[in-house]
Amino acid sequence: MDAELAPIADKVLAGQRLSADDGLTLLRSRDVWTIGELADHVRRKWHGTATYYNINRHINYSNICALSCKFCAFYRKKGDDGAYEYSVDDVVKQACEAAEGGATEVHIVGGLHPWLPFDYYTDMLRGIRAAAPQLHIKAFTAVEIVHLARISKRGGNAAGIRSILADLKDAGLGSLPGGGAEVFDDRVHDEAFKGKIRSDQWLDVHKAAHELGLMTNATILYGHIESLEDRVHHFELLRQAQDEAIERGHAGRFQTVIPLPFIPDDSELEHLYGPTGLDDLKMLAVSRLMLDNFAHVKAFWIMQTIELSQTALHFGVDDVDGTVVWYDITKVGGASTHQELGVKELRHAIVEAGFDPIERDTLYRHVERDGAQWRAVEPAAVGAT
Ligand code: V47
Repeated sequence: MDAELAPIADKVLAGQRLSADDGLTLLRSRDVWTIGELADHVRRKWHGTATYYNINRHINYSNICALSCKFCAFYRKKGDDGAYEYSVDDVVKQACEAAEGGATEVHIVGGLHPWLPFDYYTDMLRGIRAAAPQLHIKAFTAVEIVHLARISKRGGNAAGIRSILADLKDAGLGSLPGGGAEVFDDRVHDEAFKGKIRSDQWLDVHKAAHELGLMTNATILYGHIESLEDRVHHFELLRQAQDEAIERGHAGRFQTVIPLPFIPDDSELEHLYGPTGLDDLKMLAVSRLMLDNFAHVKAFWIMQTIELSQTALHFGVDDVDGTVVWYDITKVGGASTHQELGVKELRHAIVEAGFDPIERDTLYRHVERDGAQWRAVEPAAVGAT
């Protein structure tokens, strides 16, 4: 065992909060086994052997984006080869197909489209809610929310953000995904995603959502030009924002952290290696250890691959996202936009790793289903008639 990890292990076993220095020591250590064991200890305290997945569909409504982030291979400019935007009807149709196939959630995000009006987004939500009322709509990153505040001339300030979120919630928005956070650091921001909102605005959007009673997620995009100190700082800001939501008694809060490994292919940063599998495992484990007030750590199998996500269940992960079906933002190993895993494969991977697969809805209520029909039950009521 790496001797430097001994005092950290003592803290973890005693249930004490880790410091930024502890986070850095963990990320610098090559003792991935001890780090994994500690994260597994915490994960089992939260969830035992339960491992969550959901039946969902990711919908990327447009890849046209006003920004040009260097890590992103998804965005196009209007008129570029491959640029697309779905109509509201297209999106509603895809959501209906998902619901008919038994999905409990649609995850909808897109580029910062320069011309689509605010009504496009509210019509999309209202259309889905009318056509598939049971489907949970998790949509729009904090970056899109600020964009919508600007295009609807409400400004990117707190009042504008709050009023946009209230309107979207009224139209059917169920929760916010964790995207767009990247790395909370100004140097990295200016070098890799200049023009995007900074950390304070990303956090302000999530805080406003929590106040309005919306659950949200958080991501960190690692393995590009950020330092290990930047990663730890990101964890600290997330942990602090979650403390605030809890202390203030907001009905909304962060549910899940999703560490996203940078996939270099076809991006402006293609010359970089991106993180290795060992870095992936360490990041997932350190997320579990640092974010002691987040209930869930998700491995997004689309990016981490299902093989590594399965291994990650022993490194603090308790969630593997879902069936996904179509995904356009990243394509590992030359995958096409159609990226789907069946429930059987997801469950098999979880069982093989020694854990218990549990289908969840977006709010982590257990799902009982009969084919495409389903109902959500609070965990305590599972199996009860
Ligand atoms: O915001 C973009 C990232 C995010 C690349 O909330 C890249 O449940 C790696 O946020 N390599 C979108 N990552 C994905 C996302 C997400 C995924 C699954 C579940 C949830 C959730 C959220 O993907 C973007 C950006 O941070 N991204 N390009 C890339 N080349």
